[in-house]
Amino acid sequence: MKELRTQVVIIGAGPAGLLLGHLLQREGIDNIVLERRSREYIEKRVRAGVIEYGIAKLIEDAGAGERMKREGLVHHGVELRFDHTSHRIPLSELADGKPITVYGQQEVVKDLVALRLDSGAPLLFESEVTAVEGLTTDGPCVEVEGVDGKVRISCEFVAGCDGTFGVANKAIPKDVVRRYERTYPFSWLGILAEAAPATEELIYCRHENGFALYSLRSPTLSRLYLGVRPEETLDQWSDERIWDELNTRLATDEMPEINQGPIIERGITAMRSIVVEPMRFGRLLLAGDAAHIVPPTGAKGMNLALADVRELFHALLAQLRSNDPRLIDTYSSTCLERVWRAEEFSTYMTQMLHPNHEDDFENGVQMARLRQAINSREAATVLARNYVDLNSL
Ligand code: FAS
Ligand code: PHB
Repeated sequence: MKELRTQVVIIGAGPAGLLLGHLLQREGIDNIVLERRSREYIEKRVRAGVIEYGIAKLIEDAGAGERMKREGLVHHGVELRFDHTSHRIPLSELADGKPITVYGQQEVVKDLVALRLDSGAPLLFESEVTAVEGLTTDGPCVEVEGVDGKVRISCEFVAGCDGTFGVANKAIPKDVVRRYERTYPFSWLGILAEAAPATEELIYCRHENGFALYSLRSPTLSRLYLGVRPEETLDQWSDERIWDELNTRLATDEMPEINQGPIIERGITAMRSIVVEPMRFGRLLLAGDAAHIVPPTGAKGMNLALADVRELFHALLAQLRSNDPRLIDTYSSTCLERVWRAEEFSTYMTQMLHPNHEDDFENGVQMARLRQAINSREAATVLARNYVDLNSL
């Protein structure tokens, strides 16, 4: 078997793994990014769309934000829509003037892949990590099934950026790892459509039929979601049924119909919350979805992942450059405090915007929460600060 050596092995080329690899490489810390999928696959995967103020700054400071600044949409508010009426939350006004940036996750991935390949640093596609060993020694290693066969890579640290179904979080012994999980009684059907958005800002909508979200990617690309039953599949949702249901849920007197167009991407995503503790075991450190999942109602998924990377980068730099283990020793507790805050906000947004078809008491409580968010400046301020910049709070 071929043998390689580096300082940090990074499992996964999602936003977390790619940003970490780039930040370490810029500081001269050798690392190898391993991705089981192809470049084309990861650059086509449509996922998150909202970038928090502090995370947009992190991407820019990393030198990966040029196209995001040029093409990203800067927004200063969102709408909460219920009872067929819209209520604007003036995000920037309530959050020290800070905006959000609407820019697709796959665009962030493309920008980071391009930077990585330009740097010449190793980013190995179609290379699946099949084993992680020696985590409690000072010489951990990973086994990789790549296009050229098996490779064994020894290193000083392993960064598990391989998502919730990867190998990294499974490498933490069962008597050490704690997994907290909640699955919601609905999923999100998401579409990307070649249709000019009929709204300038995102609309989060609670309708008696279910949740709807009107987002966008550009002046000609709309991104829309419907809350559906968890057992539903794409073949039960024709284009006509999707547009009819979106119109039903989002319609107001001012906007009786939304703009339609060819649907170029569609998918159904289960709604779940997961937290894996601890986020560090020996020489393994987890970042991003490998350690946590949030329901996307709060637009926190990618933002949380990149906030972990900001912490992990500084911890690895201190250890590998100055032999100072303090940030690595506190990495898990520092991240988990922010992770649970993001879980709380995502739960608040999810419960408030998805009607509960089995519990009218819950619906009463959630409607009260919604009305407080639009009538109380204090409640709206908490929502705005969490939505715009939770990872900097
Ligand atoms: P990622 O999952 O992005 O990346 C992990 C990478 O590791 C993947 O490329 C995978 O192929 C690779 N990998 C896994 N196992 C490996 C192995 N053994 N060896 C090598 N590579 C391996 N968040 C939002 O905020 N808004 C949304 O609308 C939203 N929609 C989503 C829709 C879907 C279908 C999913 C799954 C997630 C969505 N998210 C959303 C959350 C999403 O944006 C994540 O938070 C974000 O991708 C996290 O980034 P990473 O931690 O880098 O993990
Ligand atoms: C998106 O544009 O894909 C998006 C926006 C806000 C969310 C989730 C997804 O809460």
